[in-house]
Amino acid sequence: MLKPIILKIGGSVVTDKSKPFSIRRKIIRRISEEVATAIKSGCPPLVIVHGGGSFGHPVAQRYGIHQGFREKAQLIGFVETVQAMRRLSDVIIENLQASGVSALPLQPSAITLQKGGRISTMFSGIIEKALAMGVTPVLWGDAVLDEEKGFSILSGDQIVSRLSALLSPSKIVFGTDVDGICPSDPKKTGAKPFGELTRDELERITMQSSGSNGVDVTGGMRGKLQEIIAITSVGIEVVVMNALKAGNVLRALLGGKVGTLVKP
Ligand code: IP8
Repeated sequence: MLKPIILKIGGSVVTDKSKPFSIRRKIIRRISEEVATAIKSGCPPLVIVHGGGSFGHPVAQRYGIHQGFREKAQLIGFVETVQAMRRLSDVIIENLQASGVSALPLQPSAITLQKGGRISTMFSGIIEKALAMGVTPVLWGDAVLDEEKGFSILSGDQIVSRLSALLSPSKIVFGTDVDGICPSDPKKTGAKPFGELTRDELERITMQSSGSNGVDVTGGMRGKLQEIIAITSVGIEVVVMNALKAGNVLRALLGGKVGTLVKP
């Protein structure tokens, strides 16, 4: 079997993060069609992971799910966070299926346990079997049970890191709401993205970005950079691009030049 590609679609792409429970339906429809076209054009098997955006985050925040279990009143918030993410992923999966993609929902909280906010167990055999069958597993950031904290948040980016180690994908594509990895926050400065970076260069940028007067790296992308460094350390290339722009997802999946390419 061809090595898979992991496509992460950010929560800021599929939802409007400034308004709770606001889905970007047109964007989701367009991305689904691009994914379907890429598959028809012979792109490798895909695993899709999406973020929480204005679904998971506000509910988790309201009940302090990210802080772990403190009181019984949080339990309803834990299950409501899981349910909010199911509602978002239902829309994404229905659009993918309507475009002809055999998208299989794999609810992360049903196949994963965490310990201290990091994955301790994931029943991943099902992902490998799905890929071998030619279906496209879809996972998402979720609230999950945690051996130490009772429950915790599992981010889509952590799922991507875990799956990179497990599936040895040929490439990871991060679809975000900015044009790539930039020398400063493009939303504030209009900075243009780097075309290509080595892992060492990315490490330098990330280190500088943590200093108070240092270079700032694209809005909302700092945590992601650490995961990208980890992924490229095991020899996998990563593309970071703007999934809000028509054609970019298709181009990235078919190996065209788009956004920033981080080479291992
Ligand atoms: O948006 C977070 O996933 P992310 C999921 O990938 C929840 O960080 C439930 C907040």
